Amino acid sequence: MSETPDNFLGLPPEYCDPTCSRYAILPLPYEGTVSYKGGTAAGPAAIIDASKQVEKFDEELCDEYYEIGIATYPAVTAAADPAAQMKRVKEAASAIIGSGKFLLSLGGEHSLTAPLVEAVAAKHGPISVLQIDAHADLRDTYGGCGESHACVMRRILKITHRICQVGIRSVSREEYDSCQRQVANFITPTDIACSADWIERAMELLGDNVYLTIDIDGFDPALAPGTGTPEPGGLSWQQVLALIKEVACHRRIVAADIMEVRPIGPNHITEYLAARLAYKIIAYTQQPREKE
Ligand SMILES: [Mn+2]
Repeated sequence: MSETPDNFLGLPPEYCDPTCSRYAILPLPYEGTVSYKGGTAAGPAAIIDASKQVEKFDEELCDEYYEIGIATYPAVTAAADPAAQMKRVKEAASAIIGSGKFLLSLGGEHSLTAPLVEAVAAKHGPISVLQIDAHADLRDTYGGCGESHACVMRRILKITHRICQVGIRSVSREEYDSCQRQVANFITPTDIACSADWIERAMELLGDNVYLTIDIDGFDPALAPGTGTPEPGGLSWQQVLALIKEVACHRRIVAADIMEVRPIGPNHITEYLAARLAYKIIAYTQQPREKE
C-alpha cells in the first residue's frame, strides 16, 4: 500500500487544504451520453493516481507550483439524467469559482464543459473559450440528445461566440453547413503544420478572459491512446504546451478542464499525460502576464 495521500500530486495536508488553496481540482467521473467506447468515468481517478508520480519541480520554468495550494474536491456523482447532471456540475463549479479559486476539472465526458462554462461566465462576465479537440462538437443534437458530448460547443455558442477550436480533424456535414463561421475559424493540425503564425491566429480569436477546455483526443493518439475516439493526426505535446503558455502569458485563463480520458490499463500513458498537462496549466497560470 502506498502512503501517498490520495489527492492531485499526492500533496501533504498543508498544500491541499480547500480553505486556503488557490487551485481546485474537481473530478467529474461521468459518461452518461457516451457514444462509442465507455470508460471515461474512470478517467478522473486515474489522472489523480498518475499525478502522484509527477515531479513537483517544473523542469521548464525551474520552480515548484504547488505551494500556492491545490485542493482536490470530492467527485461530482452521477445524476439520474443528463439535464440533472449538468445542473449538479454547474452548482459544484459555481461554489468553487465563487470562493475565488481557479477551477481545474477532470473528466469524464466532454458534455460537462457546457455547465462549467456557464458557471464561469456567471462569475467573470464575457468569456471566450479555447477548445483543444479532434472534434468540432458543434452538432445540435446527437443520438436524439442535445446534451451529448458531440453537442458541447453548440451549447457553448449560446453563452459566447468567441470560441477558438484547435486540432479539429473530424466534422459532420451538419456541423459544416450550419456553423460556417466556426468552421472557417478552425485551426486544424494541417494549418499548424503549414503556418508559423497559428498561435497568433488563436490569440486573435480570444478575448481577455479565457476558459480552456482540452479534450484529450486533441493530442495525437500515439501520445494519448486512452480515449473513446482516437482520431489520427493530432497535436504534439510541444504544440499544446506552446499554445497554452502563450495564452496564459497574454490572456487571463480563468478556469480549465481536461476531458475524455479513458484508462486502458496496463497502458497508463494517457492519464499520466493528462496529469502532467494539469500541472503545466497550474504552472503557466502562475506566471506574470504581459499586456498586449
Ligand atoms: Mn473529441
